[in-house]
Amino acid sequence: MRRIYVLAIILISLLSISSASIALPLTQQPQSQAQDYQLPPTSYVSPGTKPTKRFVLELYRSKVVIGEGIVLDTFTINGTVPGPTIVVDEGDIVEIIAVNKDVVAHGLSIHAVYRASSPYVGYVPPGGVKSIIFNASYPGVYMYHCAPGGQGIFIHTMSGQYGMIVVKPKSYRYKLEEILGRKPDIEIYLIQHEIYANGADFVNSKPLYVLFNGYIARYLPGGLEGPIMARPGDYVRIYFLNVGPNLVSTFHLVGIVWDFAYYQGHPLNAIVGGQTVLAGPSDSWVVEFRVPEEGPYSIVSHVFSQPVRGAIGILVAKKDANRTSVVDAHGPRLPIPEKPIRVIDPFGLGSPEVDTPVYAEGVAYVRIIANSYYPKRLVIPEGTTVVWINEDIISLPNASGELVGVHDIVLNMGNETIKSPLLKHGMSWSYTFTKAGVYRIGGVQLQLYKEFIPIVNNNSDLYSYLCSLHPYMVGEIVVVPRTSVMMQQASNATEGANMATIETPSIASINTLSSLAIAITGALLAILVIMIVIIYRSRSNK
Ligand SMILES: [Cu+2]
Repeated sequence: MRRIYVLAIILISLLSISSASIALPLTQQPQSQAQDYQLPPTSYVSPGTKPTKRFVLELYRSKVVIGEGIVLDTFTINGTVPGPTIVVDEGDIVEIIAVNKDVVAHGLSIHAVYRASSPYVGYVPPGGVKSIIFNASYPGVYMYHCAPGGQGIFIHTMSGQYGMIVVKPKSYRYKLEEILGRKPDIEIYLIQHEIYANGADFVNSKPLYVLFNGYIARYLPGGLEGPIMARPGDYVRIYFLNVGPNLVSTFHLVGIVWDFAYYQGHPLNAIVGGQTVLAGPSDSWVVEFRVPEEGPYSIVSHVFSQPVRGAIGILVAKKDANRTSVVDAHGPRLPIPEKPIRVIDPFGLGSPEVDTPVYAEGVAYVRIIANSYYPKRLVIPEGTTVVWINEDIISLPNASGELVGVHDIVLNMGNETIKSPLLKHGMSWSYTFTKAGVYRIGGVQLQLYKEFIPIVNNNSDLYSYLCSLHPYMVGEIVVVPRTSVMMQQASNATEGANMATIETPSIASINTLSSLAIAITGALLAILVIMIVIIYRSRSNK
């Protein structure tokens, strides 16, 4: 009885200690903030609500310039990568109209929208127009991107259909604005994003470029626009969005400690001080600081593989600088050079040094991954079997086109067209190229292939193919006559004999090695037999 009494006292005292330790932080919390906080409405508006602001986003394929002489041929929004920057105020009733000016389906996912948006703009058929009206109820920095549904959401976003939407706060102010009692002198809208050459690189997170606002080193001296100009004492606010779609960024300005950083751009999510902000794909921040003195302030992702791929800029402060008061995040709109240095097409055929021809004999494999063939350019000797394997996962029933990763191969054989069945995930289809001289290669294409695979000659054939569900997916196969391959091998054998002994063991050295091995094995066997005989004799002697 006495034990129960003691136990009860211990239990009660323990409970009171734990409740006190829980209660303490609660009472110490700034109660006013929690009590003052007004939970905003969602973005839902009743049917028939009239918008106060309206934006049109046109979805179509286009060429954009992402560096000097570097052209990206891809899906865009309003013809740029990134698409337009949309800026609204908290509480605005916004209408976004999606206009599909393409031959394939597109759509929109707008992260500032706190309502079921996909029934409105999630799938816009070719030539279609759809719209969504929403209350921009939550301040912040958001991503929007193409979203036709299913597989197309990832593929179109990877290809460049994205942009930034900023909802500027009204209910609360950013802290530095409150402290300084004025609006920023400079507002920078900055998107970090990746450019991929093909679907395989996309799923393996191997971007060709990592950019700020659509252009390689856009804000470096001598770059497209040059440094962002400021004056000492300026109040700078950056709306930073890492679109990704794969890599994590650590955004940093050399020579700056943030006065405040606001996660997702909401003024209540304030962090004091700091050198970087960590942003995964679609993460965003508002960062604010004062320009301390004259001088350069580099703008980078501190994941240093990213600035070397293009995500770098600079802010330069000078006393009487002509201020860059606003930097817009949309990609530049530049004339397409007549002779580009390089063309990147994530799904079709880019420049040969981007989509390099690959030589294979016997059986050659082409993987279909993230709506592109890999390798896109293949060179084979006559008689080679090419196997296409669909590595795409999403094979939804009763879905087609942009919704699925189901593909086929429509092979243009000169006079005839050969079509594979539809391939779901993991399925393959093969074709053996035996007919020589059907569709001769020539001109620019012959030069292109010869440069990488010298065996290609004007007796070779060029075949192109595409996917009937996603006609922007394009690949090529060059078939070299068997006689040319044999002649090349014969000349290799005479001219390159010395090379062969360096790089791979020659037949002679293999023979020497194998006879040495036989001799050693034989000697070991002989020793073993002698030992067995000795043991046997010594035992029988006993
Ligand atoms: Cu799209």
